Amino acid sequence: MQKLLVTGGAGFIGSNFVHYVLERTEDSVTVLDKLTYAGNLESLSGLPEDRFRFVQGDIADAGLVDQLVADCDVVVHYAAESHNDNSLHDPRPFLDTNIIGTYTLIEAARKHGKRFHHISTDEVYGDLELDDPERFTESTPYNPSSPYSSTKAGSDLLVRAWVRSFGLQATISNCSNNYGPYQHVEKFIPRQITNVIDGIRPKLYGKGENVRDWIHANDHSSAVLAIIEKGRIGETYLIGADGEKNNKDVVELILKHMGESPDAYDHVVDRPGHDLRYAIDSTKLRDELGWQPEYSNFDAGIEATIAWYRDNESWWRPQKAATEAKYKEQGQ
Ligand code: NAD
Ligand code: TDX
Repeated sequence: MQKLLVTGGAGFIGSNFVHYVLERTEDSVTVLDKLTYAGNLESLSGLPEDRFRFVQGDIADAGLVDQLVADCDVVVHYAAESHNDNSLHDPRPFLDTNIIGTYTLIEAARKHGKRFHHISTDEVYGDLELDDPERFTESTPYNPSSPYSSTKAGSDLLVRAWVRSFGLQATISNCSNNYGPYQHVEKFIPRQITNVIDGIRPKLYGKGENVRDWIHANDHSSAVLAIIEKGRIGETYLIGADGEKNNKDVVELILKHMGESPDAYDHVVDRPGHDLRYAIDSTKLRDELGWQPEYSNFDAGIEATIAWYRDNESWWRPQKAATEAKYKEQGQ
C-alpha cells in the first residue's frame, strides 16, 4: 500500500491512471492539478473517498509542492501542457509547466528522498521516415521538433541530471500516442468523433500520411505501474503496443464505425514542422518487466471510444465550440 501523488491527474492520461490504480490496487492517490483548460474534475468522479484526494494547484508552486511531496511515497508526474498545435501559437506555458514545473517537483523529491516517476513522450526522439526499418529505442538520440516536444525533452534531461548529480530515485517512461476515454476534443481522435456527431466533416492535416503508434490509455497505465513497482532507478523505458497507423486510415475507420462514407472528410492546412512518423520498440519494458499490452485490437478500441463519446456528451460538449473556433482561425 503506497501513497501516490499524481500530478495532472485531472487530464486525459492522468485520470485514466487514477481510475486504473484505485480499481486494481490498495494504494491511495492525491491528485495535484491546476485545472487548466485541459483538466476536468468530472474525469475523477466516482472514486473511493477514503483513498482519493484532489488538490487544485500549480506544479510550479514550490511551497505547495514541498508539502504534498513530503506527504507521499511516490510522485507520478503527468502534468504538462500537452498539445503540439497550442505550443506553435503560444509556447510560454509549455516552458513554465513542462520545464519549471518539473524542476520544482524534482527539487522537492530530492529534498524529501521520494521515488519519482516522470511521464514523457516518444516525440522527444523527433520523427522517422515512413520506410525506416528502425523504431525508437531507449538509445535513440533526442531530436525534438516542436515547442511541446522540446520542453518535454528538456524535462527528461533535468530528471536524468538529477539522478546522476543528486541521486534522485527516478525512472522515466516515453510513451506513444494514447487513445481512450476522457481525452480532450482538441486531440485527433476525439476531435474527429465529436465532429461526426455534430455533422462536421473530419479534418485531416495535409495528406494524412503521418503515422502515429497508438496505445490504449489503460495499457499506458499498466506499464507505468510495472515501472513504479519493478523498474530500475535511473532507467528509461519506452512504452508502445505496436499500433502504427496513418491518420487517413484512422479517420476512415472512425467514419466506417459511425456509419458514414469513408471519404467524408476534408484535407486542411498541415501542421508546421509536422512529425512524419513515430514508432516504438518496447522490447526493454517487455523483456525486463514482463509487461504486455491488453488492448491490441485497435478496431475494437476505436469502437469502444466512439461509444464513450456518444454516451458522455455532457463531459465534452462544454469544450467543443471554443476548440473548433480556435482551429477555424488557424485554417484547420
Ligand atoms: P492533458 O493535457 O489531457 O492533461 C494535462 C493535465 O495537467 C491537465 O489536467 C492540466 O490541468 C494539468 N496541468 C497543466 N499544467 C499544470 C500545472 N502547471 N500544474 C498542475 N497541473 C497542470 O495531457 P495528457 O494527454 O493526459 O498527457 C499527460 C502526460 O502524458 C503529459 O506529460 C504528456 O506529455 C504525456 N504523454 C501524452 C501522450 C498522449 O498521447 N496524450 C503520449 C505520451 C506521453
Ligand atoms: O484535427 C486534426 N487533424 C489531424 O490530421 C488533429 C487535431 C491532428 N491531426 C494529426 C496530427 C498528428 O499527425 O493527427 C495526429 C495526432 O495529432 P494529435 O492528437 O495532436 O497528437 P500528436 O501531435 O501526435 O501528439 C500526441 O501524442 C504524443 C499528444 O498530444 C502528445 O501529448 C503526446 O506527447
